[in-house]
Amino acid sequence: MAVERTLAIVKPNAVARNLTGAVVRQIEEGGLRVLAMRMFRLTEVQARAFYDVHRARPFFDPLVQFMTSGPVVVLALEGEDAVRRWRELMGATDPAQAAPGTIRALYGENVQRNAVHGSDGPDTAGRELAFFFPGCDLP
Ligand code: 3AN
Repeated sequence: MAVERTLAIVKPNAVARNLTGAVVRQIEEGGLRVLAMRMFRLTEVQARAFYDVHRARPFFDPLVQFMTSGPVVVLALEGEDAVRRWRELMGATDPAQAAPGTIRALYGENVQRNAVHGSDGPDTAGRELAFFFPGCDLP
């Protein structure tokens, strides 16, 4: 199995609830390695650019508002099959549909405030990592 990198975000609702450590613990216990980690508040410009693929969706403006409502923690993760593995640890987009024990089942409040983000494929992961971590930041 190939070693991959992927992007994770602890969203504002989870950071506000002091769940960053719990999420990082799940990442590490799930066999993934944290390569880099930053806490900051997204600007509206950054949030709109990051979620550009969803710009025509009815949830886009509220999503941008939510993602800029407080600090996020953005992580670069590495491990075998990391993209799929991180999505498995996160659980389904809607916490109500997420498998028991997954991060979204444990800490998600609803489909928007679903605690964490993860890249949905290797190509997206490459783009999303480049968005938040200029190459020289990563070991
Ligand atoms: P995922 O984060 O599981 O890859 P996407 O890419 O379909 O899901 O959606 C991106 C983000 O948009 C979600 N994490 C969630 O915060 C928000 N979102 C997705 N679908 C909805 C929806 N139906 N209503 C409100 N927010 C949504």
